[in-house]
Amino acid sequence: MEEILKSLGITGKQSGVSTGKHWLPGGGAEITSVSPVDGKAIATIRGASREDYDAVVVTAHEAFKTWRQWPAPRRGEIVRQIGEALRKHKHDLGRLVSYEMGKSLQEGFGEVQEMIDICDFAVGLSRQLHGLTMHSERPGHRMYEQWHPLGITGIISAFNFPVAVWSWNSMLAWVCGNVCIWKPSEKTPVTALVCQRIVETVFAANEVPEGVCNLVVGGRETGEWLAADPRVPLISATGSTRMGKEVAATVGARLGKSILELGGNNAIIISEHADLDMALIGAVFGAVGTAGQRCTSTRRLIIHEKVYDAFIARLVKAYSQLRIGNPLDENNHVGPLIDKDAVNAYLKSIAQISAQGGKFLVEGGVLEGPGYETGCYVRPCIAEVQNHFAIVQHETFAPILYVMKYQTLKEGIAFQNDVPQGLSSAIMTLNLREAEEFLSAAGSDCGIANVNIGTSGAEIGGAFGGEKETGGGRESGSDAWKAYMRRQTNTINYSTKLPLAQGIKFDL
Ligand code: UN1
Repeated sequence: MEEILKSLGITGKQSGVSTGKHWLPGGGAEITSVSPVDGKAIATIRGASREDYDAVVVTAHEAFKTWRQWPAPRRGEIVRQIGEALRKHKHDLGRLVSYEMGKSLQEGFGEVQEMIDICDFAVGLSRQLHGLTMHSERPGHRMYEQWHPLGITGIISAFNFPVAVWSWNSMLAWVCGNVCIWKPSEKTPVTALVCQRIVETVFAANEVPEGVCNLVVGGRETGEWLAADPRVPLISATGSTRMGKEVAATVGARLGKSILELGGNNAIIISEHADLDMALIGAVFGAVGTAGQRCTSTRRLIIHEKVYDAFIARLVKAYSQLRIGNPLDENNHVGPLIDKDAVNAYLKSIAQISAQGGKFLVEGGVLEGPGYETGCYVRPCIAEVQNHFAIVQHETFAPILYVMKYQTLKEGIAFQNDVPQGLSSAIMTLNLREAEEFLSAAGSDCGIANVNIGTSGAEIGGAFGGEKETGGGRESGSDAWKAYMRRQTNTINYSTKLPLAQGIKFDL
């Protein structure tokens, strides 16, 4: 751990404000990153003051004027090199992600792998920023569309995927010709500093202008500066629905664009026709992986009454085998929650589940004793509930799994959809009719709908995001890149006349 920090010059107190070439003083509040794994301070970062922030925006704006004129495949070549650098750092960075955020080492490596994958994706994309060609209604005319970069992309990322979500946004934004200002979560600023240093090295070797890759560590206020800033045409924000509503209102008030990736309340329907072995792995990984702190974590299991008792028995047994502890130890399945606030939110939800009539099949609780000194390690729990309970309608970012019974698929789908959020969903079934019904217009209302796969662990090649209170944004694969660009329709007249559209006559 110390090695990567030392090799990238991150020791002691650090500025958290960079233009990609220069580190600004960092005159804002100091943030000390504390690992939930062992409670040790990793580093203290000086956040951005308003002056720092303004200086960054000015530099970014200048850089955009140059960067937008680099051919997209050349920008792609830079992103290719970032991917190479990340391959070299996969081990170190993956460990640091695990240590600073608390996810298992395997998941830390997986997160860096997602970064590498999106780099590869973005390189290909840099030669495929295609527009359409249309047929003009007028003779001697040609009509087509082009995609141009927007300018500064503000990226507000969350602690749970401290580096991957930034990379989905920034790699796409860069090949599209935008410059980026990244405000990472104040809970995971050290991994952000490391990413910034890695990118800076690649940018320096390629003479990328200062201001293409900017970092502004800071608290809520820094995010508000970005959201309110008319110099920042696009804000991509990942986090809670509460945060997203504020960002959307601020950005919307100035008619800026936003990509929002907010809360989920993801369910797996386990049909009477499911392969229960597969369903078990999907459900347990989805619910306890990253200690239930993924947007795509499985929060609800909607189980057919015919297989309910048998499946619950297996589920409870599987939970009894979970090893909770230091995530850097690969024998453990579940690491800590991010901090004490998260533990309190978990405990509060548990109290509400009981108060609202839920019945615990596996009890929760905070672990104590050797190895659990940080107070952030909690027991994944399972509660039998009714879908309409207020607490079930709410996303708690912790390993709490709700189970409920259904009789007809129609009813199962209704339960799945009957929550305010709409990110990820799944059905476990070997029955083609059921699978297709679940995927139809009358089926799942989520941005992600899977068959015989759990709700978490989406690949980067698809568009990632969801509906309703999840915010409607799409990031990562497919044609999500279009949200980072502006579309321009071009009509060219190569005739000797000026015919007007719609056949209008206008003679002078
Ligand atoms: C998130 O939790 O914000 O699908 C992102 C997954 C990961 C990304 C989750 N690829 O679980």
